[in-house]
Amino acid sequence: MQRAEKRFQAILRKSKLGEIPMAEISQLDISKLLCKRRKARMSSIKKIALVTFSLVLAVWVFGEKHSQCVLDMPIDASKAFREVVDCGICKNLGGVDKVMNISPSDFEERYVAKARPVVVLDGTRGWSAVDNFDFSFFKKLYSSYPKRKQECQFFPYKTEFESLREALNMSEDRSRLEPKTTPWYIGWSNCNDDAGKVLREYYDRPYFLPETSENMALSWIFMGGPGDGAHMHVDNVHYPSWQAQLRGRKKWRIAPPPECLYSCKEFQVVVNPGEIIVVDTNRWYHQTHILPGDISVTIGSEFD
Ligand SMILES: *[C@@H]1O[C@H](CO)[C@@H](O)[C@H](O)[C@H]1NC(C)=O
Ligand SMILES: O=C(O)CCC(=O)C(=O)O
Repeated sequence: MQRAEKRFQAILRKSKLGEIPMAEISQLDISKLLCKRRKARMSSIKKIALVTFSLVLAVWVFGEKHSQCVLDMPIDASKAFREVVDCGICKNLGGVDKVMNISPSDFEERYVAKARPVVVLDGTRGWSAVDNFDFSFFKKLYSSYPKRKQECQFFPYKTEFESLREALNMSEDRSRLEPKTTPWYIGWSNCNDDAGKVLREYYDRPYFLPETSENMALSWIFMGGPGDGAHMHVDNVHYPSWQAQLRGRKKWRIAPPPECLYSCKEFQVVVNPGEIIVVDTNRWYHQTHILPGDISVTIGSEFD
């Protein structure tokens, strides 16, 4: 994803400078990368660039016959017109609350309805995932399926890996963060239903989610050692998300959208093993950093 973004930016820069004629852009395989983009993650600068580019592309695409992906892109990119946030969601917020034993109705009223980030300290109570999900668990799980069933949407972040399969094939030493091995941090969405069923034996739907919430399929797993996680970005998904910290400690920087920069503060919050953070990542910009110590393993999903 980052690679796609980088290449996209490079091309955009060049086309702006007039170095690449628009017609040539159609020849590039960037569209292949872009059509994989389901969970769009963009910084505001990239977003402006993407909007500019897609407007040009939209004009250029009309009347021509192209692959599904290229045709899809302007529609997908139109979501980049992120709705302006009502700064009321962050105006008087002094920090991220940490709560325990919260009822679904309180959770809904105090946090979901107001789009306020929150950490639920006992969020994963009773889950065996806390003791079981680690590198070797995922390696074993995914290697039990044929190759085509392993290809999921994959975020390499700063690593050289091009797929989950490749990442799970790293050396044992590196997977254990042994000294002198290259640090790594990756994320992927589980798109394998069989693996999803296995994973679900180790966790439950977070107990505090609104009873009406239906969307409980596990969609994201992030794993890796201390150091930077995701860069500052805002998501372009449908709903708010929960993320359960199963192992390791992750520091989140949560920032208001640019239009609220003068009326709102940004926050930092550390999520410890067993806790669940809930953030509307469509409105709050967020960046993650794994604190020194254990490998961080998280699972999460959107919820409605
Ligand atoms: C897995 O790693 C080994 C040893 O580094 C390498 O030879 C092999 O090609 C890798 N397989 C995949 C699928 O990346
Ligand atoms: O957990 C992380 O490191 C990144 C999470 C994230 O960026 C997201 O869920 O949008």
